Amino acid sequence: MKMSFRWYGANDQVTLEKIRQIPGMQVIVTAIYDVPVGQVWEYERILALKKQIEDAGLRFEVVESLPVHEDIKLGLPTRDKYIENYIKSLHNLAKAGIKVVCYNFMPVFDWTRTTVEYPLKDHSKTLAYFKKDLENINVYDDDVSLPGWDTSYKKEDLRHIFEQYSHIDEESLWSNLTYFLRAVVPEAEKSGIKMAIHPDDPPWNIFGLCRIITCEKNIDRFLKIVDSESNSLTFCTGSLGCTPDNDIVSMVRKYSAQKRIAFVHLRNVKFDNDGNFYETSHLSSDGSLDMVAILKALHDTGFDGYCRPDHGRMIWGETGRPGYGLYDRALGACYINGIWETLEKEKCSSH
Ligand SMILES: [Mn+2]
Repeated sequence: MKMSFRWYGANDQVTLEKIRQIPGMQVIVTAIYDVPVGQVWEYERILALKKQIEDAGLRFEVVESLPVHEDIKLGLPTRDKYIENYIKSLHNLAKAGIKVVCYNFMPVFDWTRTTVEYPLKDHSKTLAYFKKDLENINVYDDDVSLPGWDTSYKKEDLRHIFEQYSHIDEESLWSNLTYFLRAVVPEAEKSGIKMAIHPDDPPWNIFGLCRIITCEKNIDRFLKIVDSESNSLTFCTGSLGCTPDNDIVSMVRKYSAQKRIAFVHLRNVKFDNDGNFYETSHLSSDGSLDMVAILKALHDTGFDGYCRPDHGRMIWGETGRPGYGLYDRALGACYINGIWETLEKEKCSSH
């Protein structure tokens, strides 16, 4: 398993120099953030980013994310042009040595929370989702902005895009995803890249917009669309695990054994039975997920892909991008390293 860390580029206050000092850190996960969605990532830009990362003593092998244009998710006639651009970007990334490309297929909104400053008992702050708070939001009438939302949508644009999605039910979203995968995965495969879809976060419909990468049944269906290791998962324990409906440990074991997990996001969450959750430290006893059992499932199945600590709380007075401070994610990485080392040594001593 290769340990990685998400970095938001030259403007990230969590610098490459700081990241490199986290024990066991090898790989940077990042993206080119200033290219508009749907346009090609030029080879020279990718190479410059790679050089910057390598100069800091780290490797650039995972992209998160290469975003999918809304027209592809909507199945509009313009999608072919955007798919063509997507493939060009994949070829350029492969040429620069990228191994895994994370993306998602969530309509309009990325991850959705109702607060990024939920106070825990220890006075740290974390991301949380409370169903009641979400139900009180009217996306049409209110001037709302929630964390994770693409703020580039103006109110009128948002109204328009909701109008477009009013024709998209689950089956049409599946069909648009299928169209995309059948075009893109063979190209990824040829160039040695694993496409790794990130599950929907949270894994249920938001504001009437369908979400389909949500549960074992749907992930089984997804993997069958193109049966190739280049059509893989970013298994995000926190996204799929924010509801008791998903058995995370058994899903990890199954998909890792099938060699369909290219990238793992490790994060813990505390959920209740009413659709609410908040993110916790990585420690098993702080949340609803058993980190040792998850890592053991990966270890038993010979997982050799990439993992990263996912969101962290804000601790020790740190401020910055919600979920992406240095301290709690670094603690998460160390905790994961400790569990993994134990599993490795247990394996050696049992032989
Ligand atoms: Mn994730």
